Amino acid sequence: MPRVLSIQSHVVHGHVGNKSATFPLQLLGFNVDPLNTVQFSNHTGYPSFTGERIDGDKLLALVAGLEQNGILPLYSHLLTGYLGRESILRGVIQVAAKLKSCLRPIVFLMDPVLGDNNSLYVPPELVPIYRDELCRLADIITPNAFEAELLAADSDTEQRPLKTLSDVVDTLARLHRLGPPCVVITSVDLDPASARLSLFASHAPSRSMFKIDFPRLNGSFTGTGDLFAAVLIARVSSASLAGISGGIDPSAFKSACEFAVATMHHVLTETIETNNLHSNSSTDVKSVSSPADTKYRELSLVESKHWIESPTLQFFATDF
Ligand code: PLP
Ligand code: PXL
Repeated sequence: MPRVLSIQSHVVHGHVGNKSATFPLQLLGFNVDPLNTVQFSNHTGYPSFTGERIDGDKLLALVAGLEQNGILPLYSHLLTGYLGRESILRGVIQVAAKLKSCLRPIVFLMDPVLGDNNSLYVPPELVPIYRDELCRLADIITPNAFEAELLAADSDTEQRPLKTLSDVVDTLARLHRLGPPCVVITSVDLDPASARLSLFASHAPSRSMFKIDFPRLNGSFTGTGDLFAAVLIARVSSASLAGISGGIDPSAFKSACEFAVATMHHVLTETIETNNLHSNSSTDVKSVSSPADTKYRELSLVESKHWIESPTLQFFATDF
């Protein structure tokens, strides 16, 4: 039975971080041990939020408890999302190294949560730590386009633009040089006039690169990257029947990306439908802000249970 240590945010209300990852991972057959880097009332895109963050010492104290009780060797997977502060990154580096030294082979999916749409939501000092230290330990990374531009840059103050297919090829190669054998850039917009976005992925051991086009949906969503990473790690494992000791199999990786894109499309479509149905409800959180504002729309995860378990594959990988 796979068991994942998932180090991400917790929110009381809504679906980001561990609240976006735990339920899908469980549905897909994983035991999940969530370690919460923050506990906030709601995600930070709302007009306000309350709550607390832990620091690296608290994270390491929790991991020490797991170690004392012989729990660390039970993990087959490590998943990390929003970490937010330097001491937590330093703690995660120690935890990843510790898990990698256990006898059981472990898959580490590191989602480098730095920002989106050209704006950082973590302190800029974290970028070189992700680039030079965390990427080196990861088996799979899942940056969005902005995060890929930052991590592939030559210096900390630069971005390496992703505007053409040759930029994508160059960026994927640069990201591999940081360490991870599997890289997925989750959504790239090479043609703003197109109704489609593309996922680009690369598997270094087999020197294969592929893309998956999927429809651009109206509106903004929060927690999508967290959900994508959770579904990807679960699907990579269930497609790798031979186990993970020989590394991640290229066809399992490709198939997992197709499953993850299909699931995302279903969940976002369900989210739009559920919100349209309930848009007049007086108890809806939108009533405390602007009723037309979709910024506070949460992913309809529970309503999407069936789609997470059994998505219909509609968007397929093509090599390039
Ligand atoms: N929407 C769909 C349909 C996807 O497949 C993905 C990831 O592949 C995303 C959204 C995630 O986009 P982002 O990482 O920019 O949140
Ligand atoms: O989905 C990324 C994320 C993670 N954690 C917290 C957030 C967000 C996005 O807003 O607020 C606390």
